[in-house]
Amino acid sequence: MEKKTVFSGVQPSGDLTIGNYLGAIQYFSRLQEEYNCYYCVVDMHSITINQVPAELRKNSLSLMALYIATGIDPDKSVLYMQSHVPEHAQLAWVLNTISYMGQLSRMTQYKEKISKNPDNQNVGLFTYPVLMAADILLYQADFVPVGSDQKQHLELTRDLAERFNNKYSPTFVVPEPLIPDSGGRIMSLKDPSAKMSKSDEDESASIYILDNTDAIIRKIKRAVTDSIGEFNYRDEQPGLMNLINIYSSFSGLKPDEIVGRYEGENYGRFKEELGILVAEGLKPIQERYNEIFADKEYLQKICKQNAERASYAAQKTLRKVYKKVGFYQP
Ligand code: ATP
Ligand code: LTN
Repeated sequence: MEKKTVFSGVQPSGDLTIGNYLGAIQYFSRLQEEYNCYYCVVDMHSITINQVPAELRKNSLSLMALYIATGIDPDKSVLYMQSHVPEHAQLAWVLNTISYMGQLSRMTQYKEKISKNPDNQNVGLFTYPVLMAADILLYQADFVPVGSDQKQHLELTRDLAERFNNKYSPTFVVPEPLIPDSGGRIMSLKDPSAKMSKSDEDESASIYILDNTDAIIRKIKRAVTDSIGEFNYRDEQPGLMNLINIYSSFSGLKPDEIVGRYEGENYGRFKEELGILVAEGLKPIQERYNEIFADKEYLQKICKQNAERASYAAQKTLRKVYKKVGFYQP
């Protein structure tokens, strides 16, 4: 039987958080044995927010190194940068013509980003999900591992695939999201009602994958909890619930097993042990990352080779699409 295809992408828009890791990236390497996997540094998406060019360049290469450090093998999975494969933008254009203004204006991420960036309400923010749909559909992906914040974008992608298939003829695989039960939505350490986000200005609200042990322990110690002071796993204590979810993801224990461990105590020992658990969990990734990021020649080679592999698959789909919509091809 032919292997099914997996696609996912992460924006090089800053230092990656444990939200990115627990919600998405940790699964990428686990999927590569069973599936044909494409993992992309979606640099074209990231310029919908103002970026400093030199930093974007560095963050893009750093994300490549981090992908590899978390266990993605560039010989098995296709690991590349979006801007190196022009078919993404070409398919996005075609999909724009079957996307509706009403549906795009209802996207939660669009509304959030527009309100956070009043001085830069660019059209790219509006059509962002169409480019994301192009990323996925170009490779005929069956599955897309993402955090739960991307569920709505995946629904849009499915709609566009079906709309195109109905309007012309069956062309695209209709993809399904793979969203983890625990870790699908890690919240800010300072505001448990907001998603932990790498573009948060308050650095103490996020734990970054490359944070050192001291920073991790300090941030967890100061994380917002509540004044109830009882150890429970319930919606009324969202700060504690978030920390228990993080504990669960790093330890493999279920939330009620964790409650069993710390029941009857205040949060001190729990927070201390959680800090150590997270720091220990990230250490091997950090060590591998440092080695890989130092080897620029190796990274350059991976970028080039893998962009060619991605282009090969992308061109196949784009040719079909161009033919179906009626573009003359000699
Ligand atoms: P930004 O904060 O710059 O908007 P982001 O970190 O929210 O970025 P991406 O880099 O594009 O977004 O996300 C990469 C992957 O990480 C996506 O699959 C996303 O769903 C997942 N992800 C991001 N934040 C979280 C979170 N707090 N909890 C779980 N998963 C997350
Ligand atoms: N929109 C995603 C990043 C992203 C992506 C993709 C994820 C761009 N293209 C394709 C999965 C598949 C985000 O903001 N987290």
